[in-house]
Amino acid sequence: MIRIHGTPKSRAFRCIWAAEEAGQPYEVVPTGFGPGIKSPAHLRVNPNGKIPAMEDGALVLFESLAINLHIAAKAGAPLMPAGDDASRALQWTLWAATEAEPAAMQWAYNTYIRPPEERDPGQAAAGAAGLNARLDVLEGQLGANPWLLGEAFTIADCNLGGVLYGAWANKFDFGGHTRVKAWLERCFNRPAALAARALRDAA
Ligand SMILES: N[C@@H](CCC(=O)N[C@@H](CS)C(=O)NCC(=O)O)C(=O)O
Repeated sequence: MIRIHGTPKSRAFRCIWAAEEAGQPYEVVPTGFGPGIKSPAHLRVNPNGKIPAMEDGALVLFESLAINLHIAAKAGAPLMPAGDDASRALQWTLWAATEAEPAAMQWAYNTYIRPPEERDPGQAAAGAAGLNARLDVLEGQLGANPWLLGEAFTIADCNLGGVLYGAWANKFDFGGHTRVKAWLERCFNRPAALAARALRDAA
């Protein structure tokens, strides 16, 4: 059984969503943001002292999007497609981590994560500008397709959608990117995403 370490309010949310999409049995070890994250027991599964981490039998992984690739591979197609689409799913996963997430987090820290007195409006604006530049790329990729790689929902949607969830839930203005906005609505209203969102809201 897959064991996902991390409160659903953290990036563990993405992994819970992926496990739901994969139809894989899983349990959540609800490690929160407290001192437990640096405890020897948690460092055993994530030596970075961060959440999430995952155990699947003898396999122990950290990095939320790598965990999701593993979960999707267990399910196979369509969640983890074969052939060239597997490479495209990896491309969008790395793009999510290296292009979209830094800009989204710059905006997030300076709009809703840090206490109000520590937020920098200039940094928030820079994050929004950076994210909008990436959303221009995403808008073009989506085109007329419902999902990132075409007709089927894949782990690429789950990984990029997971990275953008905080912005979406905290009212980032996606208005200039109508296809992205509609795609995010589709993503987060899937039954698997709704199940993960319910766990997050209850945590
Ligand atoms: N790139 C990592 C980031 C993990 C991360 O920063 N997690 C946050 C929670 S969402 C955390 O553990 N923060 C606590 C800390 O940095 O001490 C991933 O995607 O898993």
